[in-house]
Amino acid sequence: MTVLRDLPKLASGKVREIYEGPDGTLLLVASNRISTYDVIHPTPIPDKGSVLTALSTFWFERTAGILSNHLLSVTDGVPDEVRGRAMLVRRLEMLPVECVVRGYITGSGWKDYQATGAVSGIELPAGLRESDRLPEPLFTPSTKAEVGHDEAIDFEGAVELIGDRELAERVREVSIALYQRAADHARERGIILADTKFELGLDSAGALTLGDEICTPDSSRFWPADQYEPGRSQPSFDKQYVRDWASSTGWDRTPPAPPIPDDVVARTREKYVEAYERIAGEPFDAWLRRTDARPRP
Ligand code: Q0Z
Repeated sequence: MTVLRDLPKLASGKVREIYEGPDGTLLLVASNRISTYDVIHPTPIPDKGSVLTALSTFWFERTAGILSNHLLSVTDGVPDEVRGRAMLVRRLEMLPVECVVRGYITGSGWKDYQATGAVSGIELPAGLRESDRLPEPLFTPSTKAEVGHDEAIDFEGAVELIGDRELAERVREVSIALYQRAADHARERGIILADTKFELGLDSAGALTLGDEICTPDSSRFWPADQYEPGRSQPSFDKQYVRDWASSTGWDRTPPAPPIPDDVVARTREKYVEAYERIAGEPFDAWLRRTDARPRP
């Protein structure tokens, strides 16, 4: 558990924290914690926080032409003890919707399709199988629940929450464009980005801006392309070893989650690093050196 003694902590999620940075900025810190079935394990995955920060940084740089983003720096103003797994960002006024984009039909989208033939109010062709690629990526927003799970809404629900139809239309358009860009890139490198969730906000000048993390395994489903087979649920690129091991223990998925054995930790760390190296096309070490991250015990 990170304690950045000098900085006021503003919020903590299950696997990350936000601190107040200099001059009204925010410091987003990704931890090495991992969850399966929504429960955090007591065992950290070394370098997971750095891989997620490295991936977000890669995507922010690659998508800046679609939409500006909140990233300021991964070095200047980032305390030594979190270098590599933290970013200094501009503070935004976040929109009250989660901008989910789905390129494949899985998870709650698959449930909704089976029950109604539609997802987020969008009618889909009959006969889709679990994990099928969709005819085109869908914007399927959800509410931001303070506690518990976000609730799926249709586009009209997003218009109401955002309070401005033209802004909501732009949010939908850029969300789909961001997903398309990232999914095309990942697919060329053997990873299917099945779906993802963006958080958008308005900067101090009122400009629509991409915030939070982008297309990480924590905000998206990453599937190994070479194992893709519609008609069933897909293995997770990053968490499959933990899930398989957790299931094999007979753990009933209620808290507390069991500690993860060393070999499962090591193999899972390797998958996170592999995801970064495939997508960014550089050794993960290059990221650690670029951010001047220091090895820690
Ligand atoms: C992000 C979150 C958590 C990490 C608020 N640029 C921004 N401006 C204003 N607010 C946010 C951001 Cl990124 C913001 N979150 C989600 C929660 C750790 C990120 F505990 N919440």
